[in-house]
Amino acid sequence: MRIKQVLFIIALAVAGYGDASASSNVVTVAISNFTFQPTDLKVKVGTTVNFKNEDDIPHRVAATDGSFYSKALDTDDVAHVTFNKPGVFPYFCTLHPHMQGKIIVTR
Ligand SMILES: [Cu+2]
Repeated sequence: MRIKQVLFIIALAVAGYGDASASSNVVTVAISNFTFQPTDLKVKVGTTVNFKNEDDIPHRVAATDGSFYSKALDTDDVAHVTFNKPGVFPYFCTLHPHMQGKIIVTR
């Protein structure tokens, strides 16, 4: 039996240097039909991005530079990643490497 709605936290290598005053916005990237939606997402420092798998098969999100990664996400699973540092963070699905996106983090 699959356990739905399993939430988990990812330890972040990109953490650090965050402003104490940074907002705590939360934005969702839907993983749907083998794409990340939106593919390119701009957020402010301190934003948490929830990657939610809306497909019927598993996906696994990983930063190209290895700074964050998730376990295999089953349907409706969510991976939470907080971006505390400005920069561009490309990522992909390790199970389907053609699936790619990027998070652009600005102050
Ligand atoms: Cu995938």
